[in-house]
Amino acid sequence: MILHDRIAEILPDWRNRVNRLVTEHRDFKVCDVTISQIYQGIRGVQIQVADISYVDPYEGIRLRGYTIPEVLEKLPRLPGCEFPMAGGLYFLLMADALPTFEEAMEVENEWKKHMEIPRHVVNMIHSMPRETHPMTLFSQAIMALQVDSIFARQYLDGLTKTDYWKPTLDDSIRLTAKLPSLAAIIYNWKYRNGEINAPNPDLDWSGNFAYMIENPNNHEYEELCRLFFLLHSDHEGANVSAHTAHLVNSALSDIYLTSAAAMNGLAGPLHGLANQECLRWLLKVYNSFESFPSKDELADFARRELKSGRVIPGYGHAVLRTTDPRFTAQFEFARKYLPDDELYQLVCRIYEVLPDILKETGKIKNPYPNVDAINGTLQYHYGVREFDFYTVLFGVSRILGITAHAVWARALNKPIERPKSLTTAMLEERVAGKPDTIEVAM
Ligand code: HAX
Repeated sequence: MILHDRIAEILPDWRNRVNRLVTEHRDFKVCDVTISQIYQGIRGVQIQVADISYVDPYEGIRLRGYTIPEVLEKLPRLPGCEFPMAGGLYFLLMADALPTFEEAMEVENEWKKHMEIPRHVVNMIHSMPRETHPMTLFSQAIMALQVDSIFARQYLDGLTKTDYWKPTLDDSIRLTAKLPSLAAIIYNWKYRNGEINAPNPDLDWSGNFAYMIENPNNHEYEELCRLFFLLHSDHEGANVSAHTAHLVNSALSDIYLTSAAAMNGLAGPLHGLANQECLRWLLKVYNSFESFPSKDELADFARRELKSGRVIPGYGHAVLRTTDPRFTAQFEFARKYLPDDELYQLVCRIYEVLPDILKETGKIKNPYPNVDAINGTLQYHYGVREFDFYTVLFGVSRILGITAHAVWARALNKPIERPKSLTTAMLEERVAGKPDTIEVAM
């Protein structure tokens, strides 16, 4: 497989770089952690190295060094398609190089071999109560696939440490191949006729999701899927889902255990679930006015929401300090494909009004929209109106990035993650001037 060769080729250089840092600069101080950082979610503490992507507060995400507009421009696409194939993106994340058309197709073709969902996984989904949240089903289904983990089997057989990354990559290819089918099975069972539609071999990974849920606007919705799955694929290494994945994977848990754990973090309302909350909020705004609201009406509405202590979903970010470029890319899509959609027009007007209102609070560090402020609007337009499903779509995409991090964590032999906790009394003693007596075994 092409990715094995590519990673094997560039790996020695990466290993040397890490070794040099660890041996020649071991006492270099990167960050003095304050009590406030400890108590506020370890905010801003630089605890991880993750080379797949990086979020700059003012520029947004770079995937392997490329901005979102660059990725959209440079990755290969199928003839007649506006947006790139996910296979090319996966190659970029894994192999740290822009793929040729043939290399992107090789990933797509490899995925096609592994798209089928085993019967026991379908039976498991079908045996669950219908009201189960689709993220729960998604996470359970990933766990149910774990029985086929190549890494888990080879590890028990005594696999050499330096080779851990190879079956991890094989597991990643097999799991990611199945994600559109898995999402479609969950969608069709929960909201449609329950049929399982076989993937279309003529379509790419992203387009196949649109095909398998039989979206009536197929071509445009396929394009939206290509854009959506690309934009949500990674957001550096320390957000809730990525960090969860890193931690779980550091125990040598395989790709399936790792990805399911990450999905459980993504399912939280302050993280991936925000996209379902966003659309709910947008419809609440829409339904609160008899006619399309003016800017003043929207401003008053937003102030009332904030005064009552509610969070406005889709705005704010722990790292970003500007409009999320992933929001902008979807905004451009909507401007082109659905300019007359009333919800899109409401998104535009909210974008004109809300940042100033959020700034008035004096405490919200980023008053601008994040990726979730529009993605539900696009899904809604194309008839995917089941809000609680939106986070599954996010998850399908995010596992591309998560598994790339996991493969590289094994390739670079990253150790089990084990920071240290201390007690409140210890902190109190230290701020009172008593010396630090904690012994840390290294
Ligand atoms: N509406 C109301 N209040 C907000 C807010 C918003 N959109 N964004 C931040 N705040 C509040 C915080 O709750 C916090 O209030 P307290 O001091 O009273 O606790 C204060 O402003 C400072 O917060 P911050 O430092 O600016 O932001 P945080 O890093 O603490 O939180 C969040 C970042 C994304 C969680 C936050 O902005 C938020 O809750 N936004 C709405 C939910 C959302 O859109 N989440 C999706 C984020 C993108 C993502 O991860 N997708 O997966």
